[in-house]
Amino acid sequence: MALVMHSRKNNKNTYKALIAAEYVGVEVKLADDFEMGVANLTPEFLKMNPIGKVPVLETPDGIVFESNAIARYIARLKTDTCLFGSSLIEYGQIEQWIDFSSLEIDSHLFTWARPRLGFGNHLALVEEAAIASLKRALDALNTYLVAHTFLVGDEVTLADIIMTCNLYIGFKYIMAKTFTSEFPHVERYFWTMINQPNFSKILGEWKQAEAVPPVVPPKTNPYSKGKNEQEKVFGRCSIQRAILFGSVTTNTISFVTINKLFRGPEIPKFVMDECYDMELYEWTKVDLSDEAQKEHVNKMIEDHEPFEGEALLDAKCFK
Ligand SMILES: N[C@@H](CCC(=O)N[C@@H](CS)C(=O)NCC(=O)O)C(=O)O
Repeated sequence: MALVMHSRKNNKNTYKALIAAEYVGVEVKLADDFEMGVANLTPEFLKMNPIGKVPVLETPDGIVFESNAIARYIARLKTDTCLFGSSLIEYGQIEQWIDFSSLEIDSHLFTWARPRLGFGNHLALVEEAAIASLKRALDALNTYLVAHTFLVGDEVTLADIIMTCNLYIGFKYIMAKTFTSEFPHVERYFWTMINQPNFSKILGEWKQAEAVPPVVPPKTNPYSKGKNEQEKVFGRCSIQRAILFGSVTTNTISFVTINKLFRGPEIPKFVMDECYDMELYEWTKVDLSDEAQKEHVNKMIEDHEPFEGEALLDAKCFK
């Protein structure tokens, strides 16, 4: 049985394994008609990887998930390649750079890029911290690469494959030339790797980002269709939730009603600035001398069933 990868092809985590397979000379077949958000939610898929994420590799001997583990597995399929170096110390250093690229580069890049690609809320302070940590890592990598062509030894190893796939997302989507030119040795290293035939065969034609993309409102996560609507709504509103009273109710025909009540005379400016969707709601100042409004507010805070004459399926009240 051939090795079968369950994933979309254009996924940097899948590329790690596909590039390693080119070096090792093994065939990895992509699962037919894999549709993200559908195939990865089936019971069969969840049996292979209970978290429902891709990539997953099906081998004749069993399943491997987690992209670094899959790439390691493929790299070990042939012992006569240098993907793991040629000594114990080289092996240790390859593992060191794999961890560095995952934990010091990929995680910060991902935090920076997510809200700008429509996959998460944008929080200015979080972004600032992610960029600072990313720059610190790139600076260290840049210093190392002053005197090195490859991360370990004199040939491409698995560390270069994983580092390059992680940097690729940054170069492609968010790190424009104005950003990367601060790290000239990283740039030289990255383009050297990208132009290796085994890399370019898998990555194909693409261009470096021209600018940092603007923040876009998060799309609902296309991969978590089953997720409760309330969770999605409140996932988007964590800042608001921290300083307001509110309730979310789901009635019998599955409409979601959101009631939010801010303390104080007005909505704080930083909430308006940080929460992109604040202006999509209608905000009305409560007039406490109006008995009807007072009762409405009391109802929001005190109970959730029934509300405004509707029977509820579910309700949450945050105070
Ligand atoms: N640590 C995992 C991360 C995998 C991952 O985040 N995969 C994304 C696509 S790149 C996914 O399957 N997302 C679906 C989801 O979050 O439900 C790995 O390296 O394999």
